[in-house]
Amino acid sequence: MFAMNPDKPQDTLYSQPLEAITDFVFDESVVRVFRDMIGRSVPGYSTLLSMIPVIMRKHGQHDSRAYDLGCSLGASTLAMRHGISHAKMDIVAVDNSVAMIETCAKNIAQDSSPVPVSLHCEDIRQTHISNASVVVMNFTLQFVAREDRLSLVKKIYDGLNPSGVFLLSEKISLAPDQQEWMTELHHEFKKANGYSELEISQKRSALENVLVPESIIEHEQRLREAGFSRVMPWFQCFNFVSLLAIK
Ligand code: GEK
Repeated sequence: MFAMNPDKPQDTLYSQPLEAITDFVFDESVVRVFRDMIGRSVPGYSTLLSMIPVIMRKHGQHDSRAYDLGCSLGASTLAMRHGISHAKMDIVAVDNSVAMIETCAKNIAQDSSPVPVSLHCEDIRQTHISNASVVVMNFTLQFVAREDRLSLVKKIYDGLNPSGVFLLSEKISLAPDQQEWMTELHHEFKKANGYSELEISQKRSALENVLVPESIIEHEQRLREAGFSRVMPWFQCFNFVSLLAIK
């Protein structure tokens, strides 16, 4: 199995009352606590990561590339790396936060796998995708402007080889009767992980204009419109879903 740097400073960014809540950004203060933050905030995150090597082994292709779009500290990149058993495969990992990419580079350097990883600090809307067998985008499309999502998914489709797969994980929006219920369960999950009501509500406000979730139907329709022939929600935990789409 892969291992990340064991340092995991605790996320206390929203623990004190803030006079004004500004929009969430992936800056150095977030990067420092990010491992702790994502594990305590995204239900099912570690299970989802643990399945990536399985998906990689099945769908990776010899002499092709895998992409991790919105790689943050490289958790999905490392999971992909340890699922690669195919000759001449490498990984391209992309994030537009300088602080994320710098720490990601250290995590990759400390990892034992020989699979080459190239890191790019750029907007994933600018990333060139070609000869791809697997593209992973874990919890990142939700931060991309809605009007740019279809062209980005189309670009991923175009860059995939025949039978290539796109793994897309997102926080989703739900029908009104399900939305409140799943949001409450998500908040219970965060409370069980030590977040206070204040932290939950301040973080929620900070993300309000930044993280724009869509329904599973919207995601499925977009994937099909981009050209994917088969789409399968393979994992869900409360209002967090992962889809697999095959070219
Ligand atoms: C994981 N996948 O641990 N271009 C490039 N990067 C972006 C863009 C963009 N347009 N928008 C946001 N990001 C990771 C977790 S986190 C999810 C992904 C979360 C980057 C942003 O800098 C951040 O690192 C990442 O996408 C989203 O499996 O924090 O909920």
